[in-house]
Formats: sequence, C-alpha cells, structure tokens
Amino acid sequence: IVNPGAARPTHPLALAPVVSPPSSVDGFVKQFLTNLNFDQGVSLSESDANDQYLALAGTVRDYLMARWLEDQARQNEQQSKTVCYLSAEYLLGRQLDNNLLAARLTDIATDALAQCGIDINDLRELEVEPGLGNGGLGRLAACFIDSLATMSVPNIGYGIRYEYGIFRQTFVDGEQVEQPDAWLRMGSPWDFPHPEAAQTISFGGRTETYDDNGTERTRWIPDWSVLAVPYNMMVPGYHNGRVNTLRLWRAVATNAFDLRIFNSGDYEESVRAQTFAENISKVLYPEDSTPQGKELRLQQQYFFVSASIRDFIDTVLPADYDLTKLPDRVIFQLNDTHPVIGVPELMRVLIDEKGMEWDDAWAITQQCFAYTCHTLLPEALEVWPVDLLGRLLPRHLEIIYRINEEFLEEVRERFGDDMLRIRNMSIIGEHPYRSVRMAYLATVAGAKVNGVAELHSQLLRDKVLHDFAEMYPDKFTNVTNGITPRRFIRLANPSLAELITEALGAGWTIDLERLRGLEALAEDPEFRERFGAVKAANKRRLNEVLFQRDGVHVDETHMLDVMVKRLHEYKRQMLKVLHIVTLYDGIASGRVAAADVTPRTFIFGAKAAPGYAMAKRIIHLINAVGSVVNNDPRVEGRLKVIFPPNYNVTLAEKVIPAADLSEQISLAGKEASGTGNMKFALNGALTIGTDDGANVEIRQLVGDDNFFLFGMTEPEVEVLWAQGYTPADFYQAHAGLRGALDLISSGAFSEGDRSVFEPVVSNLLYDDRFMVLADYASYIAAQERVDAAYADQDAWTKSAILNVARSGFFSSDRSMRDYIDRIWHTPPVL
Ligand code: F58
Repeated sequence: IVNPGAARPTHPLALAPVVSPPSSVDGFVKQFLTNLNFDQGVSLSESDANDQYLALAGTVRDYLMARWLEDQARQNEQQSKTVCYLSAEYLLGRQLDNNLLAARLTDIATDALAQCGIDINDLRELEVEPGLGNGGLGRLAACFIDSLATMSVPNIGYGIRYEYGIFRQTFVDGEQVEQPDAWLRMGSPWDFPHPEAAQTISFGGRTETYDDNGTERTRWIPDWSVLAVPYNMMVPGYHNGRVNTLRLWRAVATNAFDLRIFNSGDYEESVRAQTFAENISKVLYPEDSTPQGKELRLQQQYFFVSASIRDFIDTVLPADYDLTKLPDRVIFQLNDTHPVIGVPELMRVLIDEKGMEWDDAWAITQQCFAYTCHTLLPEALEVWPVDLLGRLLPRHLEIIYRINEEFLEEVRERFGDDMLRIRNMSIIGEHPYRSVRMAYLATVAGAKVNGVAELHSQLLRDKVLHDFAEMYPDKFTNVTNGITPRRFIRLANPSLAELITEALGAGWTIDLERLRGLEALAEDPEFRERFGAVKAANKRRLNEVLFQRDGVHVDETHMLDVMVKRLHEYKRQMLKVLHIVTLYDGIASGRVAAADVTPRTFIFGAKAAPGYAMAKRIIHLINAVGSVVNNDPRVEGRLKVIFPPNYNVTLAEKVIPAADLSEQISLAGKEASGTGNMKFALNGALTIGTDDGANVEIRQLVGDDNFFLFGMTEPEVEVLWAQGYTPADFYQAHAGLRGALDLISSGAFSEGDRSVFEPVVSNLLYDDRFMVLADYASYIAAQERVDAAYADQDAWTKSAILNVARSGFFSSDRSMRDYIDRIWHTPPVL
C-alpha cells in the first residue's frame, strides 16, 4: 500500500515503475513456471493441480500488479473522492476466470498452459469460491465493485475476511445438513495480507470525562482489543487497465497467548484470549432476512467498520489532511444496517480523537454516510439491545443517545409535542426492550437513503420510514439494483456473448443498453434459430455439470423451470411445490393424460438459514416430492424435479443460462428487488412473476407479452389483510389446491407418515403469512399460459430475445451511474 506518510525510497531503481510481464504466450509460460518454482516450490513435472492453480493465479496477479499500484498512486495524487463501500458481505464467486477476462488474458493463459501440458479447465474446477455472503445483498456488493472498477471510479470495498463463508449444504435423506466452508484450506492466492497496516479495535470498558485546557472532554477506556489485519484483493476493471481494492479484515489476537499461564501448564487457558479474539472473523452468520441480535455479530460489525473508517482516515488520506473537508474525499455507503455503527464511530474519532466540536463533527458525519435499505420485512430491521451495545461500546451508546436527543428536538420543533410521533421516530425503541433501531440511526445520519427498486423505495417512503420521509423528503431516493454483465453474461454464457458480439459488436459488455439492437433481430428467423441453439447448448452443458456433480440428468427437450434463491417463506417456494404437486396429482390420478402435459424439469437451488425450521421443512418437502415424482413411471418423461445441493455463484453461472422459465413469485410488497430476476431475463429466460420488487420494472421494459404476471398487487395484499385473511377459504374454493395439500397431508411424499409435513400444511391452512393459498389459482392459471406459449417454440424464442434486448437497464454499471448522480458525486478518475 502506498502510504503517503511513509518515507520515500531513495534508491534510483526503487523509483522505476513496476512492469507487467509481456502479454504473450511465451511471457506467460515463463512467469507461470517462475511462480511454480519460486512460489510453490515445485518443478512442473512434480507439481500437482493445486500447485498449478496457485501458480496460475499468481501469474494473473503479476499481470495486474503494475496497474494496481499505479491506480493507488493516481488516486492519491489526484485527491479523488473515493466510494468506501461498507458491507459485511461480498459474495464474490470464483476469481480466476473473472480476472483473466478483465485482463484480456484468457486466450494467452489457455495456450500457455497447454504448452505446459495442462488443461486450464482442470484448474478452473479447483477454485473454491469465496462465499463471503448469504445471497442477494452480498452478491450485489460484488457486482457493484466490479462496475466501479470498470468505470474507473475510485472505490475501496471494505468488509470481513471470514475464515468460513456461507455453509456448504448437503442433503441427508432429503434434509439439509450444513458443513463448514473451509474455503482457505488450499491456499488463498488472490489476497495480500498487510499486517503492518493493522488497526487496533477496542471493546468494552467505560468512559470518563476529563478537563482539556478548560473544555470538558470524554474518553473511552476500553478493556479489551483485537487487531484487524487487512487483506487486499484486486478488483480489476474490464479491459480498462484499472484495478481497485477490496480490503477485508481479519481478526488477530493482540497477544497470541499468555506465556505465564502456558508455562504453568494450562494450555487451554493460555490461548483462551486468542481464540476469543479470532472468533470475530471466524464465520459468516448464515441468517438471511432475519438477523439475530447476537453479541458476536455486533462485534463483527464494529470490528470491520471501525477498522475501515480509521484505515481510510489514517492511511489512505495524507497525514496532515484537514478533516473538515472529509466529505470531499469520501462517501461511506452503508450496505444495509450492518455497518451503521460506523456513524457513532466516525463521531467518536472526530470528537474524542481529533478534538472536533460536536456540531462540526455531526455536520461532517451527515455528509459522509449514505444508507441503502434492502428489505421490507419489519422483523428484518436490525435492532441492538441498549444493554448489549452499552456493554460492548459504551462511548458509542452515549453518542447515539445524544444524536437521538438532538434529533427528537428537531422533530418537536417541526411537528410540536406529538408524543406518538416522537415515540415512533425515536432511534431508541422501548418495546419489547430498550434498543437502538439501526435503520433509524442510518436514516437520521445519512445524506441519502435509498431503496433498491422503484416499488421498494416507494414503500420505504410510504410505510417503513414514512415519518422520516415526511421530515426529510429530499433524503429519499431510489437506485434500482443491477448485475454485472461481465460475470453473468460474458463468463456465464459465452455462447450467447459470442452471438451478441457477432450481431452488435463488442461494446455491449460495458454499455448494456446496446442490447436494444437485438430487438430487430428477434424478427429474423435465422437469428432465432441460432439463439435457440445457444439455449439448447446451455442445457447440455448444465446436464454435464449436474451429472458430474450429482449424478442427475437434465433432459434438454424439457422446459427448464427454475427457482433459485435463498429459501424463505416470503419468496414462496411453497407455491412452486403446490404447482408441481398439482401437475403430478393430475397425471397420477388419471384426470389428466400425461401426453397433454408439457414436459418440464423443475430446478431448485436454495439454502435455508440453519435455525429456520420452516424453511428446512420446505427443503425436505421439495426433495421428498422430487423423489416420488422422479420415480413414478406414470409421469416419466413429463415431470422431473432436480434440487442440486449447495447452490452458489458457481452453480448459478451454469443454471441461469440454461433456464427457460424464471420463477420470481414472492408475495407482492415483500421482495425488495431481487437480482436473480435480472440475471434470468438477460440470459433469455421468460419470467413468471408477481408485481414485486424489480419484477415491476422488468415487466415494464420487456412488455406484458413477454412476461407472465400473476397474483395480487401490493395494495390488494393490504386490502385482503385488512379484511382478515382466511387461507382455509381458498383451500375450500379450489379443488386443485385441495388435492395438492391433501396429497401432501396423506403422507404420499413421506412413506405414509402423515406427521412429517403436517407443520407445513397446517402453517398454510391456518396462518399463511405470505398468502400462498390466496395466489394459488392465479399462479396455476399463469402456468397454463406458460404452457400454451411454450408450445410455439419460435414465438417463445422471440420473446426470449426481446427479454435480452430490453433488459440492458439492469446492468450494475447503470446502478453505479445512478448512485454517482444521485448520492455519491464521485467522478471517474481518468
Ligand atoms: C436482499 N437482501 C433482498 N439480505 O432480499 C433482495 O430483494 C435484494 O435484491 C438484495 O438484497 C439486493 O438488494 C438480502 O440478501 C440479506 O441477505 C441479509 C443478510 C444479513 C442478515 C439480514 C439479511
């Protein structure tokens, strides 16, 4: 890291620029062999595949290194404003291919390795993806940093280097069993530790006031601390020679062990403090949507946010930087509430450490943060019990109290002594226990607050944060999510990428609106045929992957109907299950002739939070339905259910390009945006979906004729709730629904044991918070429209092409432009 405060080198050679190895096959071979020998310590003939993979990764790194160092120097020199993206999660996916692509090295590396007698494909498969995120929120962060690098916008992604990422999912008798994700076990060639740049992060203790030349000041006397050691990863831009940084923090004990205790023979006790400290970055919390208020989680949050803010101020900015100008140099973007403890942390640093006055510090803080909300579920809004927060971070709690006092004073000035309003808006909630409402803190402190799709941002303004929107209307904005076309088209779907490039030239990869050019080609029968051939080839590729991985076959003549996302009741995998069971019941009972059913393969991918019992039961049910359907000769060749375990980014890259139908069927008003929905549309799948999240915008863009809409709208959902929703009425009203639920209840999918799925069925009949039964009829009808449309393959392909052509808006490059225009105001550094 270029530390501007550090002494400058004096040796003339030290001032020479770092150079990349020559961009030729020979140059690559040489560098690769050098790395194999000197980094891995083996000769080519003795090396195994993992040695070769590590040496290959090292070689790619060597090519990017000069640009990385240059970019850091350039950004320092130009004093550019930097986007510091604060995110507890980055769901990166595999690095090798992405970095080869960005650096234009794919062909060179392939040939170079072939010259060494190595098939690069064999090495690709060795990479364990860094699964440092749960789902959409973490993957979004990864797409955003890719786009910022590609657009030459200075960015540091800050996060946590979890030793164990999202658990590896296995199925035992159809039930989810979690295994630890030891992603670092075979080495981590993509990151650089910088122990010399470690930050000390403190916890606990108390505060005291003291006299500082006549002014009363406060100091925090913590009682324990850990080291945060940064690991830097390269984030290369696509074909632009730029490399940004992802800086992930690892917790290390300040003292490895207590030698005195060790010598006395109590080994366990001597390392206790170390184990305790290092637990902080040990494992990613696998909760998705409903955070649990665990102390270790708050430790993780403060750990990475404090390290990041202080890293930026103390090592990225020049030593003598005038901190009153901080907003000129940085915007800290809060990826959901997880980093919101950064607000009182920046206040503490400015006031207690840098000697600033409260009002000045607050004015700066309010310009330096912006907050993105990713949810609409009330139970997902993070709160921290005051007891816990005060014990762990006593000074921060004091600061939060004062922020709240001044804020409530402002509310009073504006709206009068409206106690109800004041109670509703207070950053400190009182029920069921005193707690800090992190979303409110972020809203009060942030310069901007954004939702992640139009509908979501509207609902934030109208409902979740209504009073705040009334008070600060200009704070609220929308930035619809996006996905990176580099990973999700170029890398995931090379056949489609080639077809598009042939038709439109190569520029679409960084200017996705150019896909519009495909609209005209949707009318061209020859283009349609080639497009159809790409889809068929992707199905064959998926078949190979799944056969290798799990021993299952995908029939390429089937419609591939895909639902991949975290398992959550609001996403309504149960609706999909009821559809499958309805179809199965129809054929098995003889009411429907098998020959009249469109052959479909249903593909699921979903992890459930380990503590989410209902989600786990639904996984069990999907597997159980699968094993009955797949073994019943009456439906053979017509219906098949595939549920590969451990859905992750790597598998997504194979599944999505093969899909015909994309299932986006959440209850309206519950899915903030969705990003899988965008990936499918851009890979030529048609969507069956509700009017929810970004589905709304997808449908507006691709057109009603190319989207299968069903279900209640958000206002209709509200009305039905208000009337008093009785799911049993819907059960009574629809024979198909009755049949499906009764079949599950009968034990047909549990070897006659009626108790196994009873909780799932009862939950739907007597509770059904997400109104699965209310939308069932509409969903089945929409699926019938899907069948009818699929019968005309040529027309279907035309719709698929139009989906691709009209979805360019969903590039994360566009999302970044929107953040820059509406929130960050960070120009590219050219
Ligand atoms: C997701 N949230 C939203 N949270 O559900 C999805 O609609 C949206 O497209 C996506 O964010 C990106 O904006 C999400 O993934 C989590 O995984 C959190 C993890 C930590 C605990 C709380 C939920």
